[in-house]
Order: sequence, then structure tokens, then C-alpha cells
Amino acid sequence: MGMPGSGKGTQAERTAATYQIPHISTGDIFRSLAQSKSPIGLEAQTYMDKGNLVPDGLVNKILWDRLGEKDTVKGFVLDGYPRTLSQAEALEVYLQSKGVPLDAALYLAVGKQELRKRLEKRLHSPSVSPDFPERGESHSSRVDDQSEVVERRLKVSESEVEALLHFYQGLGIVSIVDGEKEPDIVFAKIQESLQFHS
Ligand code: B4P
Repeated sequence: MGMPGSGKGTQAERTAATYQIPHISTGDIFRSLAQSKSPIGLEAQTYMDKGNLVPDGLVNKILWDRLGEKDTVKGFVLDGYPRTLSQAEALEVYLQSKGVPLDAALYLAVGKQELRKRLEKRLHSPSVSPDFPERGESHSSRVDDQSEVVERRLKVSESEVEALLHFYQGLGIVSIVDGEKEPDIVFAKIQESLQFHS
């Protein structure tokens, strides 16, 4: 969990590679569906391009389909999902029905000034970031990284992220990680937290 640009994708990718489990990013799934011009992808794009969240019903459907695939049997890293309290509640019901509770929920804490700086940098960066080559395409063409849209995304996310944090604190599985540090330091903290929760 974390605000837009907090490094969810960056760290989820490393975590998935280290533990050899799939990295499931709802943002990446929507961008790829939009690129292939699928109706769900094109619908999701209309929300993303304005900096709004994609409606819960649409996101949940995509997520259940993905979690139903065979490669998730040994575990998975969710990136950008859940994004709302209602998604978190739906996920709990789904996972309970499958008998697989979440081990940990990680919250990447980053201040707004740093978030704006990172998203601005991504907008103007070459298509593969020299700082984070493991992320491959650095989304420099993302319409939702334009500054007016970034402000909308930050506003939309703020209360949702807070509600999610309280929800997972209630379940006793949350760790707050300082996401402003260098990516390697952030990742080391994530590994420590995962060991604590396992
Ligand atoms: P996402 O694809 O999840 O992307 P994000 O929030 O912009 O970025 P993230 O936190 O992953 O940051 P990143 O690692 O890229 O969402 C995009 C849109 O999809 C949403 O606005 C919404 O419309 C829709 N959506 C997705 N899931 C949804 C859901 N569940 N429900 C409804 N709608 C949904 O890092 C950002 C930049 O910072 C990168 O350039 C990176 O290189 C850099 N960076 C990362 N870590 C750093 C560090 N430690 N120091 C310095 N820079 C760092």
C-alpha cells in the first residue's frame, strides 16, 4: 500500500523476484489490457487518464481472475490492490473462502513533496529509467503522470490509503516502511518486515 509514486511497483517487483512468486499489479494489468484495446482495458483507461480510481467491481473481477491462475498457489505479491476499503473487505472475503489469509500488508510512507518529484521525474525520464532498470519501461508516456492528473491522484488516494492502513492495523498484519530511503534500503526493511510476519 502507499500513495501514487510511493514505490509500490518498484518494491513489489523485487519482492516477487526474491521470493519467486508472481507480482500482481492491477495498474500494470489495466495498462496492458488498454494497450491491447480490450473493452475492460479501454473502460479502465478512461478513469486512469483522469487520475480517478477504476470502479471496485471492475477491479475485483480482474483480480479474482488473476488470483485463480495456477502460479499463485505458492503465494503472490499484490501491488496497488486493494486500493479502497471496499476492495480490502472484498479481498478478505475472497481469501477466507479459499483458506489463504494474507501474511503481511506493507505500507510505504512517502511525503507529498517527494511523491510529486518522483512522478514528475518519471514523466520526463527516458523510457527505461537508468535509476531503476529492473522496472523496464518507466511509464514515461503515462497520461496520468501529467501534473494536473498527479494532483487529482494524490487527492483521491489520500483518504483511501489512510482507511486501508487502519483496516490492516486492525488485522494486526501491517508494517510501515519508510519509502523515502534509497530503493535498496527500502527493500531491506521490507524483507525484515516479511520475516517478522512469517
Ligand atoms: P499504479 O500502477 O499502481 O501506479 P502508481 O501508484 O503510480 O505507482 P507506484 O506506487 O507503483 O510507484 P512506482 O514504483 O512506479 O496505479 C495507476 C492507476 O491505476 C491509478 O491511479 C488508478 O487509476 C488505477 N488503479 C490501479 N489499481 C487500482 C485499484 N486497485 N483500484 C482502482 N484503481 C486502480 O514508483 C514511482 C516512481 O518513483 C518511479 O519512477 C520509480 O522509479 C521512482 N521510485 C521508486 N522508488 C523510489 C525510491 N525509493 N527513491 C526514489 N525514486 C523511487
